[in-house]
Amino acid sequence: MTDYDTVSADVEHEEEIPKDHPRYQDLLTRHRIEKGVEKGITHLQGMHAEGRGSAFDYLLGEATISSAEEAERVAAAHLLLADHPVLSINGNVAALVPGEMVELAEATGADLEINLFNRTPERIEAIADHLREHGAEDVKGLEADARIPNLDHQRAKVDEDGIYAADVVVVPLEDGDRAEALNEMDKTEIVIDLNPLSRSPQVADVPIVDNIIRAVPNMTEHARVLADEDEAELRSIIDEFDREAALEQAEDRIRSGEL
Ligand code: PTJ
Repeated sequence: MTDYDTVSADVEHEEEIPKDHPRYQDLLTRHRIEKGVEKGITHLQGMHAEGRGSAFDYLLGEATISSAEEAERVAAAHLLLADHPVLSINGNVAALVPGEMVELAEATGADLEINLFNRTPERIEAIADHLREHGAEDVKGLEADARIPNLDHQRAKVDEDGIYAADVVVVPLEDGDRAEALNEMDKTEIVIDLNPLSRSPQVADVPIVDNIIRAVPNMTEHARVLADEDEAELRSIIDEFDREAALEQAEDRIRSGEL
């Protein structure tokens, strides 16, 4: 039997967390956020965001529910059909799934763009370096030579040849008005957020109510499977998706506690 009391709260390397621990994913997530803060990637507020997400994930059974799995497939279809897909990266995303985001970008031909609420040159540089260490060749968001209209905070700062010009944008882990503003720019929005009532999934074309740690590898796998499908097939996958039903299923699961 594993003595879980030996899992220290401040493990140095994530390999020290036993994979058979009943709360493995939660420990891993917390560990990555903690390291992200230490490296100057994740803002302290990112810890609050993580705590919120963790509570919703607990109520979802820390598993990908069927509506999220479907949304992840639909998201992959959108990304494959897009002319200019972009994956938005904040401090939590960079800490939790840097290599996984690089793989998703490669599988779908998407760009990676850093976009921060608490934007500082130091954090932008640290996140860009971190993504490059995980295999990213081109990282956008450093120029910030365009602005999302009707948004008066740092998240409005985007690259003209990145999010500004994108037709499909993946927006993970932010509850905010940027999602609404991007919607007004007529972009197709894919949101990853464990809280189905958060504003971002509420306005998303494709709300994915799942932990980003599970969602991104799933999206990549779907993209690889769908890569050879023709446009008509990808369109029919998208057309069959019911965003309201996906949000409802997630909320029902959380409220009912039926796992
Ligand atoms: O790095 P910055 O400066 O851009 O700041 C980023 C944070 C995350 C601090 C900022 O965007 C923020 O404060 O976000 P919120 O308003 O707390 O929203 C984060 C949302 O992500 C919440 O609805 C959480 O439930 C959700 N969330 C947190 N962790 C995860 C998650 N969703 C999916 N997977 C997670 N691991």
